[in-house]
This record gives sequence, C-alpha cells and structure tokens, in this order.
Amino acid sequence: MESFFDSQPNSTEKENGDLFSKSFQDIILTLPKGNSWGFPDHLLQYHGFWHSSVFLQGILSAQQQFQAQPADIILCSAPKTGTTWLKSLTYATITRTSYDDSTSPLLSKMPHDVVPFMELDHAHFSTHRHLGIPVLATHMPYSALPKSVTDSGCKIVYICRDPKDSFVSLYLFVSKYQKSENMQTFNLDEAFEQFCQGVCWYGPYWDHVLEFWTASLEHPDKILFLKYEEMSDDTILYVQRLAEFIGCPFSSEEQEKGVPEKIVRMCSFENLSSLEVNKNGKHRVGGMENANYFRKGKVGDWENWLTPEMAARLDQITMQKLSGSGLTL
Ligand code: PAP
Repeated sequence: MESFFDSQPNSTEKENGDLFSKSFQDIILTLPKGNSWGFPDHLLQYHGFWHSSVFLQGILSAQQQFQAQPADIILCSAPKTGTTWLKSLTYATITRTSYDDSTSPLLSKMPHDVVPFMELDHAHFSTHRHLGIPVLATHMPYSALPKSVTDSGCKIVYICRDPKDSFVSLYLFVSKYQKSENMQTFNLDEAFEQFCQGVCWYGPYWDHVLEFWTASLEHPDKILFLKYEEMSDDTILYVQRLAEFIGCPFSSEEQEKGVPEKIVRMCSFENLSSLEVNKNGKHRVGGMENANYFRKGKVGDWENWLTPEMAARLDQITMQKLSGSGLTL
C-alpha cells in the first residue's frame, strides 16, 4: 500500500495554498491571544477554542477543501486522550485481511505516520485517497469539523479521557519536547492554571468533550463515543464494538481464531512502545521523537504528578462543566 505522504502537492494545490496563507495572516491578526505554555507563538482563540497558528491554518484549510466520502472514518480526540492507540486499533482492524500481527505497517511505522492527521495532511488525503485506507484523524472540535464530515454519512469515532490524566500527559509531552529543543520548560503549576482556564491546544478540554458527547447522543449511528479508561478495562470488547461500528465486524470464524485478541495485543502499549520505530524513530512532523507518544499508558498516573488539591480542582471543574449532560469522566 503506497503512502500518500510520499506525494508532493501539484501546482494548483500550491497556488491555492499560497492564496490561502495570505488571507489566513489577515484573520489571525484579529484573534484573541492566549498563553502558549512557554512556546514563542501565542495560542489563538477561534470560535471558542485555542489553537496554535499552524494547526488553526490546517483547520481552516480543511474546512475549505476537505471533501469527506461516506466510507471515511474520522478518528477525533482532544490531544493526549488516546489518539495513538485508537489509530493503531482502527488501522489494524480495517486492514486485518491484508496484514496480520507479523506483517502490519504498524510494526515499522508509528501510528501517526500510518493514519494521517487532518490538520496537516488533508490536501494529500483528498487528492490521493485511492492510495490509502479511508481513515483520518483530527483534534478539531466537533463544531470545527469540515461541513462535509458532518453532512456525509461518514463515521466518527471519538475518544476522551479523565482530564487529570490528559493534563499530566500533555504537560509531560510538552516539557519533554521543550527539553529536547533546549528550551526553558514550562512550570507545572502555571500549565495547570492555563489548563483549568481552558487555555491549551484545542481547549477548553471539557468543551471539546461535550461537543462530541452531545453530537453522539443526537447521532449514535454516526458517532461512537469512547473513554480511554473503559477501553483499558476491556480492550477486546471495545475493539469488537469499534469493528462493528465502522462496518467490518469480526466474523465468528475470526472470533474463534482470536483475531480481536491478536489486534489488541499488537496495539497494546507494551508491544507498540517496544518496537524499534517507536523507541528510536522520529515523527515526520517536527522531528519529535516517537517515544514521546508512548510515555506510560496507564489510567490514574495523575496521582504521581498532581497534589490532592489540584486533583480536587480539576474534578470540580469537570463536575460543573458536565453537569446535566449525563456524561462522567
Ligand atoms: P496525541 O494527542 O499526541 O496523539 P495521544 O495518543 O492522544 O497523544 O495520547 C498519548 C497518551 O496515550 C500517552 O499517555 P500517558 O502520557 O499518560 O502515558 C501515551 O502513553 C498513551 N498511549 C500511547 N499508545 C498507547 C497504547 N497503545 N495503549 C494505551 N495508551 C497509549
């Protein structure tokens, strides 16, 4: 299977891209600016959510150009909630008749390089979709998804996580990156304050989750809403649900042969994080070490990083924000 990452934009794509960048520069001048956790460029608030300018440009460009097809599967999440895991499970499930647990591209490429990211890759995905499988991921809030995603019959899978673990995971990811770039690392207390105020990439976290939760109640056939903690508890059950939802349920023969179990084992934190590509490789975007996407993969690691007061404050915000929604985190 050829990868569309190998393809270069054609001249029309490039011309459209240049025109788009000019109008984008005008838009960003008008947007509220927020704390960027020690990075030089401010986060920008657009329609209620905070974004880095690179990802915001990708969002606006995808909104203009991305054409979803009914067979597409869009994996959605706020950062650090289980995207890498969901990508690998979905990819392995969909490609299980082409590859097994000894031939899968997931053994030699990190999941982010196997399933593209809409904010960065959508133009290539749209043009070269025949070259890949129809799975794409995004951190966009529901309200920012390109209209064709919400209007077409394509399926959306959303994963969320306890905000305490998401915050810790995000903070440590950012700190590790800052260290690797010889930057001053951002202070944990300050980052916590920003997260509580909703100022983080694609935040406020709770608004992100609530938008997808509400949409999943309205369109249960179109949106599968998953929680990292429930997936950790019984991954096989959720992989079976995922397979059914995306239209490729495991046959009874596959069940007997233990195919779901094999997929779960191949995509487990222990297996993926021990692969050479994920131990020593670098991510194609920004040269980030792949190992940084595989930290601990545990539920409740926040206990090692947050004081009881910090945890209580996040729980309180979560309770307030989700109150009346029927959702608990
Ligand atoms: P992203 O937003 O940068 O794509 P994302 O994959 O959503 O990150 O989240 C990273 C978290 O998922 C990390 O959690 P931690 O910091 O608490 O450890 C990472 O370890 C965890 N993770 C990555 N792969 C797996 C996996 N196969 N199973 C379970 N958790 C995983």
